[in-house]
Amino acid sequence: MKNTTLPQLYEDMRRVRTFEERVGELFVRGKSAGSMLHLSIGEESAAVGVCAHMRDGDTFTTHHRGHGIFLARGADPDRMMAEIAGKESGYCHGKGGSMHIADMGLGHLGANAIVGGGIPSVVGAGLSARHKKSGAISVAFFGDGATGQGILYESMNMAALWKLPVIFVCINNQYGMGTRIDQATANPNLHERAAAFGLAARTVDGLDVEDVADAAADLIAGAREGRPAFLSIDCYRFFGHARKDKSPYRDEAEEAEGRKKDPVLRARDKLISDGLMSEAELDALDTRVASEMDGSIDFAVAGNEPQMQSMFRDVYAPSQPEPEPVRTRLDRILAQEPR
Ligand SMILES: Cc1ncc(C[n+]2csc(CCOP(=O)(O)OP(=O)(O)O)c2C)c(N)n1
Repeated sequence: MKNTTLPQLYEDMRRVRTFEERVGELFVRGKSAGSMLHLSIGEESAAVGVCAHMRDGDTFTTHHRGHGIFLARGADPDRMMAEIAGKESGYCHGKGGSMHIADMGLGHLGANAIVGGGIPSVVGAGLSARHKKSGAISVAFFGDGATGQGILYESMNMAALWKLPVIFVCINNQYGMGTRIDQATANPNLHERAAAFGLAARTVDGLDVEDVADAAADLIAGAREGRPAFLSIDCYRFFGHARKDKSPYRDEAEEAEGRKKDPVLRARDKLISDGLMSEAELDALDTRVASEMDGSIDFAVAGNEPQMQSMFRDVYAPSQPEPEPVRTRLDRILAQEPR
């Protein structure tokens, strides 16, 4: 478990915020691989508050908006930024990109672009942890949109039935693309659905990272003892669904109001008012983080793209031979376009 004091939680959230801002910059400079980038600005307390109580050996999956979660679990921002830029030096050698980052070493079983797609994996990981008596938990992070997917309910049922060390974390940023939660569901108290399956279920306001961390601490402790849980974290998606979305479906007044729910600023104000850190110390911390993330952009931009010859390397499990048709196809592509 990491240090969960407010200065540490603030620093972790600031790192996520600044990383995401730099990802936006990477996109604007035309250096990101692909055009779909989903930023988690406004959702930092969910990633940081939950991950603060995870420990080595725990596993997790994320949705398409998962940069901040992986960073909060200890990812190296250089290798993440390089992956988002499609570079060989990235976590998946540039073949995963923003939405398919994975790293077994840090317990990241995979980001997944299919809404709800990462959820069932944690049931398997939880079952494995229980059999091995490893004491590990597995956490599925997903958006409120995934509560419309049947796989969530199949997974929650199985986790409850088998008493698995699993947590379902719903980051409720109020929108699934352009649809507000209240236009998509009759009962927006999402935790009530999980409670019906017998899970320990709670909703917490994501404005205060300490509240999120406290709720996560309780639920994670229970999950390690075989009491699976569901945590819904209320927040606001500050910007569009993806980089190209200017959110025409919501007006400026709503966005201005929504952005007042800023967990990073809230923690900063609290650190000052509680006398834990001065404004000057916080400015210095922010500057240090900014230069770390500037370095990550430089690292990503300077990296090499993967070679054509490596197209199918790291794509199949090491134990699986490359299927023959793939080899034949690669040879054909390379003959046309030698590099
Ligand atoms: C099964 C499936 N249906 C539709 C989509 C298209 N899609 C991508 S993101 C998204 C909205 C997801 O909303 P939410 O789960 O709340 O996550 P958020 O984007 O708000 O973080 C949709 C519908 C998809 N990727 N997968």
